[in-house]
Amino acid sequence: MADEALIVIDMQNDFCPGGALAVDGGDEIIPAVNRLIETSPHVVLTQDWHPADHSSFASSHPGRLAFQTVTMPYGEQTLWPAHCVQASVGADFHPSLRWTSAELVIRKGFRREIDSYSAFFENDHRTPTGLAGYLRERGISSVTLCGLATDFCVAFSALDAVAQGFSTSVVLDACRGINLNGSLAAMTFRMRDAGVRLS
Ligand code: VGL
Ligand code: ZN
Repeated sequence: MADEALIVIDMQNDFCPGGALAVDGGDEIIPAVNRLIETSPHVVLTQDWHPADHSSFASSHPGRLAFQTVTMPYGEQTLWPAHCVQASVGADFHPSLRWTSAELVIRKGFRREIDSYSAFFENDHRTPTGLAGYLRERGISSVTLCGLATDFCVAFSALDAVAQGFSTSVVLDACRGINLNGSLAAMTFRMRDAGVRLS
């Protein structure tokens, strides 16, 4: 239906095998994602887009390692290996992703001081990306999400989508997770509990 949009989360080289923050099997979902793109009336992509000295990178915190947690002014933040650096090949969409029909690309994580997992809000859960307003203004009331990673950017996007009043589905077969300290089970529970349809 015309009031539905597909939101494809972070299908970028760095999240696929061989990339800087590779998600296991990240590239295996590309055929499923491409099928969803082909059958969706509106397609939005997100693109993780960090400056080289981004504060979510372990390299910006001397003495800290990737996958450790630090406290930032906006709350807890997992540290990551440097990834999706602006204009790098790692930040490009995977070459097999058929993104031509996408109507909007939302870039996120472009401010050095704050990370952004969700397509809707930065990690302070207050600073909007503009996506909710864009969707509403275009009469879209229902969103389907897929992409990487299930337990971070897909999950936080889905939780914000329901909180913003969108009817929200996640196609789990077209997602892959990082699963850090049980995050996949925890975020799957939170999504279901919040009213996200999981299929
Ligand atoms: C993501 C960690 C850091 C994601 C992005 O796309 O899930 N995860 N940046
Ligand atoms: Zn990132």
